[in-house]
Amino acid sequence: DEILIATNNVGKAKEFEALFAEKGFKVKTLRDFPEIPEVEETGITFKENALLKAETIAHTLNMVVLADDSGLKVDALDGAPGVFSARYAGEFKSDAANNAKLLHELTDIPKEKRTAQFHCTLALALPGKDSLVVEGEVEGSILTIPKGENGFGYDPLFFVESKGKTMAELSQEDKNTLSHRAVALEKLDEVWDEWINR
Ligand code: ITT
Repeated sequence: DEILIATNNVGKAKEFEALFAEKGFKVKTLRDFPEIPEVEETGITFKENALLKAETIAHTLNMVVLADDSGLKVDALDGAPGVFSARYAGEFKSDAANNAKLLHELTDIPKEKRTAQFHCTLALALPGKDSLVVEGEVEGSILTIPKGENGFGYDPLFFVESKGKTMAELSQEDKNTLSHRAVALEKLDEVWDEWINR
């Protein structure tokens, strides 16, 4: 079986490949369909953007498509960068630039007030079916110095209390047991069969 994950993000794609391999699925991503134009994320919620990506591409290709809209929500910043996580420091800026901007915004915020969540909304779409949406979150806090080389995005700054490590210090295997993406995917798993056979 094959599933198309509607993402251009290499970090996300790697995690999905591992997560779906356990289920016996082969993952395709937008890299396998270079002719598909980029879907502009015009929504103001994770759910809107995930549905937009999944439904637009499912309609174009007439196949089952899963989209992930995710991001970091920092309590001291009233939930920012949120849906703007990928573009926080500006369009086409690096993960390092986004991390630097985050540290700058949190300069005067003390340790106990640096709580945050990683959020993931997954949308599953197939033309002719009502789309399915699930969400997952994981709690953490934002360090003052990046630590670790694994993962992507804000992982080096996101400290997971239960592991005593940042997301970027965890192996991909460990991240995939507890991440926002893993939590959302577990929920998807529970309703998948019912949805596909509906
Ligand atoms: P696609 O839309 O092509 O999937 P994207 O990177 O633009 O790629 P999003 O709009 O969903 O995807 O933005 C997600 C951003 O949130 C991502 O670029 C990271 O900055 C951050 N993010 C999401 N999940 C993360 C994770 O597991 N670890 C670290 N940062 C993450």
